[in-house]
Amino acid sequence: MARFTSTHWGVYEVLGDADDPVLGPFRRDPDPSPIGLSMLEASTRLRVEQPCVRKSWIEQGIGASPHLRGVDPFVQVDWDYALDLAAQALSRTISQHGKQAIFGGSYGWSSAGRFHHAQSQIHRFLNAAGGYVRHVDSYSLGAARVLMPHIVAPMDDLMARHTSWDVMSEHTELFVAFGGVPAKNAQVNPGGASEHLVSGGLANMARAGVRFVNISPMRANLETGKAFEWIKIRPNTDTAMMLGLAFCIHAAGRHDKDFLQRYCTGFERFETYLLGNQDGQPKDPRWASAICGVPATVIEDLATRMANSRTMINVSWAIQRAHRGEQPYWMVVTLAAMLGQIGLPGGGFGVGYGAMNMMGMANPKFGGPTLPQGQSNVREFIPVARITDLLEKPGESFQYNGSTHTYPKIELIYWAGGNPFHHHQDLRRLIGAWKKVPSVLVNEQFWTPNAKLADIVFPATTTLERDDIGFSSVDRYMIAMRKVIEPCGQARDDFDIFRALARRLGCEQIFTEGRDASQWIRFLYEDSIVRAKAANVTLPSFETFWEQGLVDLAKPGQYNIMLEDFRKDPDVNRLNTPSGKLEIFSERIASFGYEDCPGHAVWLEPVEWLGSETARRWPLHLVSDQPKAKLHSQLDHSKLSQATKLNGRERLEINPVDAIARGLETGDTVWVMNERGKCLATAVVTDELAESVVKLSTGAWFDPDNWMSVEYDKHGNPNILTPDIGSSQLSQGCSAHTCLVDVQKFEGEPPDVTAYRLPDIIRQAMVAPG
Ligand SMILES: Nc1nc2c(c(=O)[nH]1)N[C@H]1C(S)=C(S)[C@@H](COP(=O)(O)OP(=O)(O)OC[C@H]3O[C@@H](n4cnc5c(=O)[nH]c(N)nc54)[C@H](O)[C@@H]3O)O[C@H]1N2
Ligand SMILES: Nc1nc2c(c(=O)[nH]1)N[C@H]1C(S)=C(S)[C@@H](COP(=O)(O)OP(=O)(O)OC[C@H]3O[C@@H](n4cnc5c(=O)[nH]c(N)nc54)[C@H](O)[C@@H]3O)O[C@H]1N2
Ligand SMILES: [Mo]
Repeated sequence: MARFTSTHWGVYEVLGDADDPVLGPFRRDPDPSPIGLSMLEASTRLRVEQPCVRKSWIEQGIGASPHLRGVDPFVQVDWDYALDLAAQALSRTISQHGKQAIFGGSYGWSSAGRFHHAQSQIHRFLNAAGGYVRHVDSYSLGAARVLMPHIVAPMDDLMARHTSWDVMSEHTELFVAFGGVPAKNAQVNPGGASEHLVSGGLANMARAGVRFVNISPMRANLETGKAFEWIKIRPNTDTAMMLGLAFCIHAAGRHDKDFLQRYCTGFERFETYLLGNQDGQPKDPRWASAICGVPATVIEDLATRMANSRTMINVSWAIQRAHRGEQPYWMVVTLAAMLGQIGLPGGGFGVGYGAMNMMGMANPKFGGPTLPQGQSNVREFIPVARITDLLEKPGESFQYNGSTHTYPKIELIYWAGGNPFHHHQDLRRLIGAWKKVPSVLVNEQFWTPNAKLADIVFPATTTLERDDIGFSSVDRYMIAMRKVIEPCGQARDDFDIFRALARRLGCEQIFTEGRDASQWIRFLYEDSIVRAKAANVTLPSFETFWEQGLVDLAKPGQYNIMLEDFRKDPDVNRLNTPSGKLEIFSERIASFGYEDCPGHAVWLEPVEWLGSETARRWPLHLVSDQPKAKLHSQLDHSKLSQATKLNGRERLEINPVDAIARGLETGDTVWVMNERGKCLATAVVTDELAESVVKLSTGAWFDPDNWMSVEYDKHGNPNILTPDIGSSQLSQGCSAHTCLVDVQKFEGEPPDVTAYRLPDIIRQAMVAPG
């Protein structure tokens, strides 16, 4: 009987004896990720082992002294005590303030199994209890998720239909990547990444003679095994560069007029802007060069090559996680439409090859096992990255996608499966807002900053400690995830925690529908058999699946060409945009009247960038990309992640010119700072980074000097520096990649950071009063 476990970073084989298991790479995966190999070792350290309640709540009751979060010690209590208290906090909030006073947080990736998916579990529970304020969209794709359905198609459709790697090997001649194709990111896929294809796909393309150009502030993230061209660009200026390319293509008469006529709407409006007919400023290569820092001759030459080749243009997701991040995405569609190769094999555009494993795969797409989340009858919501605004500005209105909405007043936050003190921007501001909310409940596995800042912490099991099903849309294998080890301490599954709370709130039957965990796992599997059949996939019986350990979903010979159907017959296969065509000008977006996102792609200056006034004071642009050796903050305490650090801190990469100007050498402890905050990191000098650009990957657990009035972070979490502003009124997406800083050598003895610390815990068991 084969045994497997599945994670967002791949499938692992469970080897060794049942009482001494070992994880090994999945032998069917051509390029397995090392991240999971350190999962077992990390699973018992820094764990929340028993339910904990913040001391002020024990002594003074629910809602007491929220400003002491992070400072108060925790008291270990027994399960019934903690559950009774949490249920009281929930029911009191609902009866006194209504359900729109509960924020069901839980942005974050939690773990891969489809039943024990913490975010689905908590939303299902809160819906069973009557509803909650939810979030929409994601940090990953805030701007793109809102923009793209207006002008092409929803992001999920585009992601699943990216032109396959094999097709590109055969047909693409030139691959132009804005922000690379980060194979380090493609280790990961939400729900599962059982067959890693990006590195192999890139290598095959290079071997077939495809030429690659990486337009990026850093050289890395386009490893093909062969030489490639690196064009250094100032961060956040891709739209200007693409406009320069578009201008050259237009000036040479190489734009595809038939394509623009037949498949697009509104090119004329954009053309007026491109040529400067109204504002008097042609968006020519000299204009573009002054903004993006790429020489005009390089732009001209690249434009010629793009027009003469079968060209695929790719944009990384990072370039839209920025202020005015809608514009490069709208502009890449516009530029590819002008080249007229959309829907042809190997041409057109990609919106995130390499951002995750799935782009370029061609396995069948169907709705696999998914826990239904139920319906909320609370209307209020936030675009996900507006969390601090929600907490700070109750009653104030905000714009989103053409409508006006109002922030409700939040009295209780419940979070399971995410780490806002890792993922959100301007963390000092978030902490201030967080400490005004009377009640915060958290289910966590580890003592992350989010757990440290809660009033009640419930210890949750990890993937390794429970049965589940591993599945991700268009991934190759469905996996029977068998429990590998016993739960650590008193940890329980999120499902059991919510079931116990639902019982206390009188909604257990709605939450469980009478099923226990193993019945749910079987039910979700069997429920997906019908949907699989509609996609021509025959799933075996549950018993066979569980015995085999996996199902191979691949269909040999399948491939995708993005928007091929639309190209073949645009009348039958209309796009789901208002015109049914690609919208180079969108009447609908124009009708919203947003100056920060008008009716076609434009260059808009971000609030801070290297060409702005702010750069005089803070002269370096900080790129905070995704970490190579972990998924966000998950497993940051593992040996693999710790080994990537230098002196216990994250690496701050800096160009030699900028390093010399500051007297820095590799290994120096440095301050990274701006007016929002500062953190410590370890300098690494490298010429693989453009001048005036520094890189500090995300992932370090927020570890402030003190929790009462935070001044700095010790481990190198970039989000103490990043601005907390929406990318525009259209999407309100996160703007993490828009951030200016300066770097300075740390003088003296830096604070010790060899390990993360547990909070102060009073280890005297408290039992339930009744
Ligand atoms: N500066 C900057 N900031 C960024 C980004 C950036 O590029 N730059 N990127 C953004 C993006 S794209 C994203 S997606 C976010 C990432 O968002 P994060 O919220 O930081 O994601 P994770 O670290 O994956 O958080 C998952 C948490 O869930 C916990 N967990 C795992 N499994 C379970 C479970 O079964 N039950 C429970 N109860 N808990 C569980 C883990 O211990 C972990 O603390 O960060 C965003 N922030
Ligand atoms: N190992 C690992 N993989 C992951 C994740 C992880 O935490 N760890 N997280 C996953 C998640 S949730 C997401 S959303 C995706 C995110 O995927 P992306 O958003 O694509 O990833 P990033 O690593 O933030 O950035 C990719 C590259 O964009 C480039 N870049 C940054 N700013 C600019 C710019 O202004 N212009 C140009 N031209 N290039 C720029 C940089 O070269 C950077 O290396 O990654 C996923 N994959
Ligand atoms: Mo993401």
